[in-house]
Amino acid sequence: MANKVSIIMGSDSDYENVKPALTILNNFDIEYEIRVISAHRSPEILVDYVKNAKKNNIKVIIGAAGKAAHLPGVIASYTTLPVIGIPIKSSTMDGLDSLLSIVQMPSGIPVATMAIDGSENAALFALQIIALENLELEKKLIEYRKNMTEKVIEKDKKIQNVL
Ligand code: RP5
Repeated sequence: MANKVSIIMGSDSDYENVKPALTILNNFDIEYEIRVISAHRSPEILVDYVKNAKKNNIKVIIGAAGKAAHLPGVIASYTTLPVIGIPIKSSTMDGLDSLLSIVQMPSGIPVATMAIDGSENAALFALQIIALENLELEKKLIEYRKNMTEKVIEKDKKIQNVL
């Protein structure tokens, strides 16, 4: 069975902001599960899912949530798998509430917190963790970075022509 990434969203309203993560995982051909499970509204389902994650071959869990975003912290409290948090911009506070809720974990239970709506980086970070034991994936990540560098060089050349 292939190693998988799990993405848990607090609500289906988070989906649009999470989509860039799915694009990355699809592009790198890595299997994932995506679920809507709320830390507040369906806590028992969450605990059950997280407790079984390891035996279901999940290697990393991404938790995406907005407002008082306890989801990634609660996920992390039930597993030793690495947990990545995406603070979702879903309220009148522009996501700052979500960011602080996720990033300010008390000592003992870490959550690797991304930027507000930082779904792409969440997926890339998950891939980097899986790549620790997957040489082919590591090579793809190196290639991905090379492409980024080439794009910057191209942009630099273009701007020289404008000036
Ligand atoms: C959080 O509350 C969710 O992650 C979402 O970002 C926010 C709003 O949820 P809905 O009211 O749209 O279901 O739990």
